[in-house]
Amino acid sequence: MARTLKVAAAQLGPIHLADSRRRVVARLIDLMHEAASAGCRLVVYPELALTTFFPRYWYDDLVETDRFFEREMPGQETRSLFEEAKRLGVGFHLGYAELVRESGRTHRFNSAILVGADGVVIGKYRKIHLPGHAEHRPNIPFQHLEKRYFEVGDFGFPVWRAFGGILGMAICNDRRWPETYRVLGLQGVEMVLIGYNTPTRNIYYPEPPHLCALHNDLALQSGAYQNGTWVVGVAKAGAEDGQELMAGSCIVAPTGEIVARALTQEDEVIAHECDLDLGAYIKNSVFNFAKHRRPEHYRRIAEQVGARVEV
Ligand code: ING
Repeated sequence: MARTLKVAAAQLGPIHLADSRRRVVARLIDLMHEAASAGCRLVVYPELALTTFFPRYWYDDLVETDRFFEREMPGQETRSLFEEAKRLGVGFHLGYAELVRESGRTHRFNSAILVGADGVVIGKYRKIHLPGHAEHRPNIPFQHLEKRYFEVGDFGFPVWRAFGGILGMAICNDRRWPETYRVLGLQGVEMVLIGYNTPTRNIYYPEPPHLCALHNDLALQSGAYQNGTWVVGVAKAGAEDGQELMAGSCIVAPTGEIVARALTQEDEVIAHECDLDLGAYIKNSVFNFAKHRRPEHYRRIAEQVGARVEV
């Protein structure tokens, strides 16, 4: 009897600065209803799914960004999402900006939670790879200030046994780094949930636009195949107050094949009945880590940060 999990990638269209959380949560619930009607047991929402992608703006004082952060999850404005999920018997993944007081200090993370069908939080992940810059660059079309507004995540890349399988999470830029998937893969991960907010314009290099979609697929597909895991990539897409975010949400099989793809840049549900045993043959053959990996030759990966030319 194959272990299957019908998962929904619940892509979001743009969230503008003026959009209230109440309005956004209503959209999330509509997508959850559509996913539940299609028989999905798990709904995956994007990165920063409650607000606009605010790291595109410079704020002199960090306190000005507080309005984008959640101090508790669920909170007053997200409780209805948890309650509806419990009523429907559906679990979900949600990306959001987390503000927390720990050891007398305020910490801000780009976070994601995994919530069970009973409405209880199973696990939390805090984004580790923070792209962009920390200083104000007034001469570019928009900022990318995740290094200013968030701390590097402090939970590592954990996995959880849930929904009949072994699940892990990553957030946006994490998906571009093979280390993300390999650390999860070394824990036997069978499905990686990844929300993203990816500007279509590269502000650092005049890159041809077609590469945005290629790099997204390349990162998700290689991560899936090289670790024999399902990968669910979910976008917040479209033009948020004029700044374009890529769509391209997709569900990738452990073979690396894209089995479902969003067609729009709007709120859209795509779904697939995932066979959680499909990755087993990959884990037991071509990527049988125990049999083939040679960590004694990989030390640079863990010990060296930047590239060093020594020849
Ligand atoms: N966004 C982008 C991402 O990694 C980016 C940043 C865009 C990096 C294009 C490199 C190239 O998809 C977030 N939020 O990480």
